[in-house]
Amino acid sequence: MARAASGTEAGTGARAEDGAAVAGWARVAAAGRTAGELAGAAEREAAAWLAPPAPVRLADVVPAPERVEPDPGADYLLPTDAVIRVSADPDALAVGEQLAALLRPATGYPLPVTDTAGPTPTGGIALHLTDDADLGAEGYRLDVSADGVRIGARTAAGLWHGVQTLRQLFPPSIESATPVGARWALPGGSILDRPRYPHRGAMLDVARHFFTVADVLRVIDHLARYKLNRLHLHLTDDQGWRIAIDSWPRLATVGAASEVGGGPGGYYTRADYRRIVAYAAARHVTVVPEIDLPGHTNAALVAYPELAPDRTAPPPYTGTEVGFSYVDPASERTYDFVADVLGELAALTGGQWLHIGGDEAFKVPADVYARFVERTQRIVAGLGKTVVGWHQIAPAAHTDGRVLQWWGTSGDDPVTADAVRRGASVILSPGNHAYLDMKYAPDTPIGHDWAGLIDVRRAYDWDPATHLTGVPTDAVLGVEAPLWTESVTTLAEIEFMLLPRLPAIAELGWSPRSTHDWDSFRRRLAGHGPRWTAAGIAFHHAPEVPWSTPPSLPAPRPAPPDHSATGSAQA
Ligand code: TNX
Repeated sequence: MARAASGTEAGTGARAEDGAAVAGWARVAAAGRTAGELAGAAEREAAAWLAPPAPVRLADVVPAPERVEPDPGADYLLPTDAVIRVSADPDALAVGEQLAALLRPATGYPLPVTDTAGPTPTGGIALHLTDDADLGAEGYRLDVSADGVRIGARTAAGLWHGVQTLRQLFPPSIESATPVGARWALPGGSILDRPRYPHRGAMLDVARHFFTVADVLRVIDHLARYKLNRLHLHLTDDQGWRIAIDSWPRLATVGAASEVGGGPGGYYTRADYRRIVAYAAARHVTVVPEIDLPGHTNAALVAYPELAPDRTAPPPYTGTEVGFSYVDPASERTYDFVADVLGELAALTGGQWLHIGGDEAFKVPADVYARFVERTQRIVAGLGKTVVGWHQIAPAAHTDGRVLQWWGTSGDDPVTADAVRRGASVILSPGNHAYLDMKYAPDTPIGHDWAGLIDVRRAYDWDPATHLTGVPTDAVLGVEAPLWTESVTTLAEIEFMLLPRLPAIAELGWSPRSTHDWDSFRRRLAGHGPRWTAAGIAFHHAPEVPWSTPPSLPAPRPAPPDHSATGSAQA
């Protein structure tokens, strides 16, 4: 195909279509340059003339954007001296710096960030705050032309999501941590994009197995890539208490020292937790902390036997059963504990939500349970936060804004539907579609199967808007993919369970239903394998995704002759 991508430097970026390259040449000649400069410019024009199109298509983005209008004549080649120009606003400038930090390692370009953004692209990448009401709180518009890239949004969050799209439009080797000699070409055209739902989340269980701050930060990076905006941290369970609480210090010093299988456990100090919250906030992700109550509390009872119904410390628990433990709902001390813990957590947490768990309190009678939940809901409201709970809290009385996280496996749940009629909103985490601790296939080495096997298609093929009978569309806040970690022990295992299913849930949360198409999704998803590989991210090579190595990746070098006895062939 006789089509070239673009000019090779900002300012000389003539499109090499038919007469366009000649026109570019004429512009250069007219500028009164030396013979050497003219020869150099001619060489670049010739290169542009012969250049292949950008290897990624504008429509290849995950989650699928609302509207994509490719312009194959308008590919853009990032020049070595590109500048990132940003509206003069601290949050927008922070996004500009983050974009530069994403692009510098692989390109090796300096990519300076300045705050002199003009209204039209004149080379390089421009990030603009605009007052375009259509874009909403998180939407953006992205335009790639032969002259440069422009992202417009009403908020820094919108610019951030636009940057995630832009990142996916570069060749996969943009994910490399070291310079790669690639052509950094972007496909021309425009994208207009807005999320379908305000809540797009993932949950990480750091209680069954403890994960370091560094692991959590990396998970936040994975969320942000796919435009998820909530990280729900399951901070406490029978096997361990993972957050330091000043007023109840033994929760951490005693309650954290165990995990499934008997490992050492661990906990986040207040400084650790603040670091997680700040790192997430800088990526436009809000942390939703969960203290699971009144059940799933064995670790708290080990630390403070006064909370146990029989005032006796149970042994630390390292198994995987559920439903046996609970704090005493008849003791006033329990409510001091709840108020102190939630009070400290509210002060540490920037976001609006506190998750109170509420699942599987099998030993607490239904009426006692409902009164406990109601009192805990009032404590949360008194802290100025919005309460979230697993859908088991549905029978309790309504309180302003309360949110139920539904994790059932059949779409028929009259108790949840009734709570919605009384005012609750719902986050959908159907166990048989969104539970990322389920195995992909019978031979998946880790994970559960109580909710069935969840391959990528099963994670993708459902509709949050119609999934729950009797729950109207406007009561659905969004989706969330929980990762329980009874069998997950390392970061690589977290990534193996998240990828490639997390992008499926992300697309359900972000993309308009009109874009929903399995064949399109799995083809777009396939392009992400090389990105994850370039970034050193583990993933499951799900057989239903047509993984490929795009031609833009450098061919692997032939291995040197192997003279060792064992002959490891690892790359
Ligand atoms: C159910 S889902 C649980 C968790 C387990 C999970 C394992 C929910 C609210 N409770 O305690 O870890 O199943 O899949």
